[in-house]
Amino acid sequence: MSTLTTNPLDVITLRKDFPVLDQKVNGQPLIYFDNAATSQKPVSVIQAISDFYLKDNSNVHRGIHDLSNRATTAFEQARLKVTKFINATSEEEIIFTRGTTEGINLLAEAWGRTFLKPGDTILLTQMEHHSNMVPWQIVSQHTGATLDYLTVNGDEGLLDMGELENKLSSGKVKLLAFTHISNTLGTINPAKQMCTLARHYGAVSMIDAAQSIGHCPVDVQDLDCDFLVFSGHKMCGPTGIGVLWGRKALLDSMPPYQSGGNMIDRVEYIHSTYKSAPARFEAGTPDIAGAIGLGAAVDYIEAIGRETIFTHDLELTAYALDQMRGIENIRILGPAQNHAGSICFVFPKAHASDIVTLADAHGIALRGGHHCNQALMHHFGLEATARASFYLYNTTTEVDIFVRTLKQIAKML
Ligand code: 7TS
Repeated sequence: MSTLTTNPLDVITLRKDFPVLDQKVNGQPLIYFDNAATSQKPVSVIQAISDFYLKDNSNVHRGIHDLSNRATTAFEQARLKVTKFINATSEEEIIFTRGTTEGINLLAEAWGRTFLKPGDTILLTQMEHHSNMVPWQIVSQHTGATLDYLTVNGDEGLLDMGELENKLSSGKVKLLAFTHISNTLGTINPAKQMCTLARHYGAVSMIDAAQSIGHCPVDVQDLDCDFLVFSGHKMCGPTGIGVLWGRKALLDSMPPYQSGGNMIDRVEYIHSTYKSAPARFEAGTPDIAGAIGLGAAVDYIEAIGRETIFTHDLELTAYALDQMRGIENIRILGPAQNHAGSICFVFPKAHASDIVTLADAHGIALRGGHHCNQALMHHFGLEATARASFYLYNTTTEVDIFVRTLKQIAKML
């Protein structure tokens, strides 16, 4: 088996933490390369969720009986774990959401509709996932603010910091919202530089960390951002839980997003007052087991270390790219260097879904389509691509099988 040179990750051992990987699909050992869509879950996460339901299940923040206290403690411990995981200054800045999409919708509704007005600009990039475009389109329709985009340059898909500074210096940009790592291009954006520039020109910044949170160090203080959103399910956690982090003063300046139980201070028949963050933005019974599962995912990733995972991802991707470039007629999107673990590719004569179906027959799980980046696909003159995306449990042996299979597929086209 080929080995990666500097990677200290013991992949063979840690794969045992993910029983789902140990199965055959279409008669072949499963190769799971659809991690940008969702990651697999280690036993410790599954166990934490099941332990909660087996032993402690109760609602949070409302009972004083023992089970309710246990549930509340476990739920709030998960919030603390997330606080440390992203180096937030206070657990009051951590709002549990359903995921990245809900975090951005919350921000668009509560912050965008309150603070944006005609003449303001919402600055995004051309590589945003639909969930960081459509909510801002709706906000722009409601507020009269204008949408603008930073250009994605060439097949390498890099942003130009000169263009960013140029747009920011107009003084009109009130929000810069961008993805840390592209789910399609594998571009790693210079997030800290972008947020610092935004701050310098008086714009609020929001980082979509869906693809970075479980893959590389994410430190909100170091990144200098104002808001950051992510999903639990892309970082070994369960679906249905995610986080919006925001600076406390900004959060407390925003009106509620949803309303009902738990978020109120005092309710009269005509008028109510609200709690401050995070409760203000967590109306109703939350996904308690999901938050506890997310806390277990944080523990799992912290025990390995995100620097280690990042090195593994980058090396495995470079290893894959090196071999894929030798395949006849293949077009690969994304940076030549520093390419994060998501590789989109096309063959001129084949539809992406055919590639994915043929790979599936070999037990390889890829994704085909526009990857919720339809406008970006059109920017590249494409409708769809196939995509292989890696995570900490993927191996060079799997990449070798994948490349061998792609070569066979290429011959059939
Ligand atoms: N932002 C980015 C950069 C993403 O990659 C995704 C999901 C989202 C936001 C939305 O996350 P959700 O958890 O709220 O759905 N990306 C993908 C993908 O690339 N394939 O399936 C989902």
